[in-house]
Amino acid sequence: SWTAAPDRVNTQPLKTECPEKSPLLQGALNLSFESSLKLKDVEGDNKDVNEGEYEPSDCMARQSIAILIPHRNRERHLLYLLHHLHPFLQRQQLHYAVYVIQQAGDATFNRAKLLNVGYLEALKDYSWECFIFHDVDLVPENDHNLYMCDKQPKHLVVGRNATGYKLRYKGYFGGVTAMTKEQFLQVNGFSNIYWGWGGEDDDLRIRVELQKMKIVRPPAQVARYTMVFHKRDSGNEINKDRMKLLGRTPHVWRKDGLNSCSYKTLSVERLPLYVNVTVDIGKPQ
Ligand code: UD2
Ligand code: MN
Repeated sequence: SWTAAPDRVNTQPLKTECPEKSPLLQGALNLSFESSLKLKDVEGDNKDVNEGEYEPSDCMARQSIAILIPHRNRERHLLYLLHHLHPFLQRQQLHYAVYVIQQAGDATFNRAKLLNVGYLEALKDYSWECFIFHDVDLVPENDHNLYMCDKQPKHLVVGRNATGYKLRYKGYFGGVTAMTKEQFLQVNGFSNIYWGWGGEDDDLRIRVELQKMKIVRPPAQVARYTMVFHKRDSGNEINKDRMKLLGRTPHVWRKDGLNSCSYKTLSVERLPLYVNVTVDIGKPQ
């Protein structure tokens, strides 16, 4: 019998999976925060990033990751983060895209709701398997801190400069966290009702614990960050209700979260280094 020869004309050679440990990792990094840095410089340094997205050319990435950054009026911090994060993620040989979720208007800030919006909007582009919820002002200091998801929700900030590189308290789940698409769906995402500073990260931890999931962390010597110095933003005052809200989480998580996140997308701009989603998330009731 006749067997057709495989037609390899005009097809790319099949990529094999990237190695378990990327050969490009450097370990502890020298971070720089130059006030002269410009967006154009960072764009020029990252020509392989296309509309915020990148994938390795010579191997098939092990995970596809959406980085979600809640943002309003922190342009300098965003620039420093993009400058460090793109090369960092490329050394980890990941397929990834960066989304900046921009809160429109000047009502009280709501980090958690912006991150819910980021999850929902990013999934319209691609079926990302892993989501990294990332403060704009935290720059990772060591590229062995892998931006990938695990079998359990992962907290990536064990330590940072301002707190002596120690875990702030047991159960602390703020700053940068990684959850798979399914893990985040299982906890119904973040709560939408934390307006202003604080509590929303503890609320997510409670949701995770209610599902009998267990937070994992990388070793302290790699899970290190520099937080760019800042004061409390206006429009993000301490949320005085946060303790009361945290007490209610076990009763309300099923109906307050991804499944009740209402918002109006004002624009989606596909810029060279990130997708900029500007959203009206309303204001406190
Ligand atoms: C801590 C947590 C943070 C969050 C917050 C309480 C760490 C390292 N981080 O951050 O994850 O739980 O407490 O809500 O523990 N933002 C803007 N514009 C604003 C206000 C906030 O872009 O006007 C964004 C930005 O991404 C920022 C994040 O929200 O990094 C958290 O706000 P923060 O940096 O003022 O709060 P911080 O450092 O106490
Ligand atoms: Mn901060």
